[in-house]
Amino acid sequence: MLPIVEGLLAGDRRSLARAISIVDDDEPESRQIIREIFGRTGKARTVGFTGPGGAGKSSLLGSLIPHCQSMGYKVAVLAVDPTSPITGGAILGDRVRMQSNLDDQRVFMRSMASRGAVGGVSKSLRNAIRILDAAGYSLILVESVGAGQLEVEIASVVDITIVLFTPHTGDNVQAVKAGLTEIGDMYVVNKSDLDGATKLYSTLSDFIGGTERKPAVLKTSVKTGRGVKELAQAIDKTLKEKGINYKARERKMLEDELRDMVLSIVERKISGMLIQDKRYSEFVDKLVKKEIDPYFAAEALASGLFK
Ligand SMILES: Nc1nc2c(ncn2[C@@H]2O[C@H](COP(=O)(O)OP(=O)(O)O)[C@@H](O)[C@H]2O)c(=O)[nH]1
Ligand SMILES: [Mg+2]
Repeated sequence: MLPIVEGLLAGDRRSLARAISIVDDDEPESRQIIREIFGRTGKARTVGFTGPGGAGKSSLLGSLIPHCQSMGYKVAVLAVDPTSPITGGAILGDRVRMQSNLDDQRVFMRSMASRGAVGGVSKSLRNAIRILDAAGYSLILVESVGAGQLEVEIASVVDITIVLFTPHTGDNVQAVKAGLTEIGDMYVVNKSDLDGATKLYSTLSDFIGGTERKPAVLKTSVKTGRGVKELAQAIDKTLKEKGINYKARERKMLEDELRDMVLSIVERKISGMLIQDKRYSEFVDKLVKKEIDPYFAAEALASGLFK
């Protein structure tokens, strides 16, 4: 067994942090780490938190964690920020906000840059979750700093997704309509201590309540603490609901992951073959001279590769 795996299984936080960096950067050692821990995974529950920057995700996580801990969860936090070249300032600030009321030794926090290509985030995240799971963390909270496709990608890797809004992040109703209604299992209006929260809450309730899945809409304020315990209870209840069939869900996730991995291996191989195929540049020459058309060229080249 790799020393780093021995370390993380024994509760060594440095090994844990290092192992997550290794899978995040997709270093060669990733494979062996995952191979060695894979049999110990599948127990942790995961919750994604998404929403506009400044909505209070980090702050809310910070005040949520003690409630989750008192329910018996061993909590870890992963912050996904592919926009940051080196995991820098923003996350450090988050860390301070989150940890202001936390016992550092009981919660593990890590930010991930996920510098990979499309699909890189889900790959890194799946493996980081596995490492934490094997290390004995039973609840993994994932904060994502991003928008659009990234949110969808993260939602496909976690058990439940919580979407945050606040009265002070621009055109909320537009944001609500711009797709985030698809991915949320729960919606939260944070900063309920501010003006406009009640209005936003009712707009959101009307809009979300009208959808088929009818996810819960809650109000929280990190500032006053109102609604935070209720949110922790709602998360716990949703995770424990018999409605979520984790075995089937895990199977579906593994199916997707395997497909992604096979496709990326095949793509790499085929790209290599194409570059070596001298007909490739010959066809490009003919295209330039308009002797053949792109459809013809692509089909002829592709069928040549599979002979
Ligand atoms: N008034 C008020 N401010 C809050 C609340 N929650 C967070 N904030 C503030 O909102 C700002 C952004 O919070 P942060 O957690 O970094 O948001 P994130 O970008 O979504 O992670 C910070 O200045 C927080 O102190 C809240 O419930 N009420
Ligand atoms: Mg944050």
